[in-house]
Amino acid sequence: ACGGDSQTSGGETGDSTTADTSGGDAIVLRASHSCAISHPYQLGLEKFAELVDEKTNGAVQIDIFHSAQLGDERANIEDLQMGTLDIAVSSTGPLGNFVSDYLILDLPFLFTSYEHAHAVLDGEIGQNLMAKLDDIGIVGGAFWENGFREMTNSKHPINSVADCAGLKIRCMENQVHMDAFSALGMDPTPMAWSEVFTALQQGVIDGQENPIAVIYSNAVYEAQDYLAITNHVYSPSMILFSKPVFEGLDPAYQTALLEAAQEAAAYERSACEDSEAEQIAEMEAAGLEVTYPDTTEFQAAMAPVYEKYADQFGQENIDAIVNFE
Ligand code: EAX
Repeated sequence: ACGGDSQTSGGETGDSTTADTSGGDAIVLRASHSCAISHPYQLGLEKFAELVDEKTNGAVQIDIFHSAQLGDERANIEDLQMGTLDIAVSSTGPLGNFVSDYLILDLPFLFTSYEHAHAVLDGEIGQNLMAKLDDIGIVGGAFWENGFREMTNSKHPINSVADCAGLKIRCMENQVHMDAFSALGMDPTPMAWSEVFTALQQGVIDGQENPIAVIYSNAVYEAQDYLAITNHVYSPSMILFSKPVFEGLDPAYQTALLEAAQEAAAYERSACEDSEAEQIAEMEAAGLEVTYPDTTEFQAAMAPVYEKYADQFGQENIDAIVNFE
């Protein structure tokens, strides 16, 4: 058993247990994510848990742990590999440290819309990336969504690249993001998500960047004064399974997990996208100053980042995503 308040699929709270199959009890799988209990990752996992419960006639239950109670995204990925964690929902940001092919997804301004991102990730390009997780001890369930990332800070409004100069911005543990923010003249600091709110409050960093759903559900706006709608990166997320745990399950349960992961994707993606406008309005009413910079010069400033990574990713692979029909 393990501490932490989990929300099981039935909604009741209970201690988590690892996959316990003794005495014919239900198999309980623990699922971790780093966002707040109101964030779409939680909502998506609750939908996933309901579907798994239905598909296995109650034989498999999911205990959900929010707010990085079971560790941050990078630590969760390591625990999945070792089999000490069963399931995690994570942005793909940290995945590039394990499978470098994922870093192509982090190129700034690569995706131009939610539809474009979904078409690429749910098609051959995304499926090829998903298959690569097998080599690192992980089974990819499905691409879910984190969203288009926006910038917040406590210094001044961002209306131009010049306004970015010198801002100490927290970023994910992701080399492409660090290069992108440096290209804007920012001073990027990689940091696990659960440490960010305190770092903002203490002024250790001036800002951070995340999709609206993260900024809203983690009340980041309470520690920041300015929000710039830059959409500078589309951030996928994924629901991931520990390969050792997954392979130990009855094949019928394996199928149930994979089907539920795919079926919950549309629900989780909508939860990210459908509330953005009202969440921005609510945060603005709470005092956050919102700007909508023309990102043409931001995109132009990214040329050196694309040049740096063209060889590593292959220009044809970058073009295949940019020109995806
Ligand atoms: O996955 O670390 C991050 O900024 C992620 O976007 C966040 O944890 C949601």
